[in-house]
Amino acid sequence: MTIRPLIILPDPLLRQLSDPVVDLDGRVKTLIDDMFETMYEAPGVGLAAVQVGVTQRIVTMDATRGDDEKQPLALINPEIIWSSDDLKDYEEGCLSIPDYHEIVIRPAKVGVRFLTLAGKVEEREMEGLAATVIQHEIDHLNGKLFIDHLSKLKRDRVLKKFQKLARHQGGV
Ligand code: GNR
Ligand code: NI
Repeated sequence: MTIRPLIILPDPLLRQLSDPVVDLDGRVKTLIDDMFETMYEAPGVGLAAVQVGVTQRIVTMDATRGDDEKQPLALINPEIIWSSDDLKDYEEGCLSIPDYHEIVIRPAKVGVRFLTLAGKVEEREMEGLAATVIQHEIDHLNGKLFIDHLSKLKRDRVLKKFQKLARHQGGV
């Protein structure tokens, strides 16, 4: 297993639409293993493949907290099949937007359909942190970031800060 480097804002890769996975081969298995290692090491509660530079529809997550037993979940081609009318606000962060947190309002519960690495279709109802995280991750697969849910003023402020940071690190 390998920790892969994280793609950070304003990398344009984060704005790309990820492609559905067609073959559940060894490369997908290795990618998922590396994503778990990268996510746990960060540490993060979720990770989309695009965040390690692979534009495929793959998500890893583990919404357990603290000393609870780990519950790693890998989702291939995940889809939200329903969302609750009741909403929940949650302070979100993103490994691709380090050290920035803001409240985002999203449906409190969602139904998710996905493929397992074994190629089995699974459906799960998610609530609490897991519901927020899977919506955040599926946004990544569609080139969307949690800052897109904020006001233009807040979003532009964050973008500007990260553009400036990138320049100072020897970018353009
Ligand atoms: O580690 C993460 N924590 C988090 C907290 C609230 C809402 C969403 C998240 S996902 C984030 C990791 C990440 O950037 N995943 O894409
Ligand atoms: Ni994120």
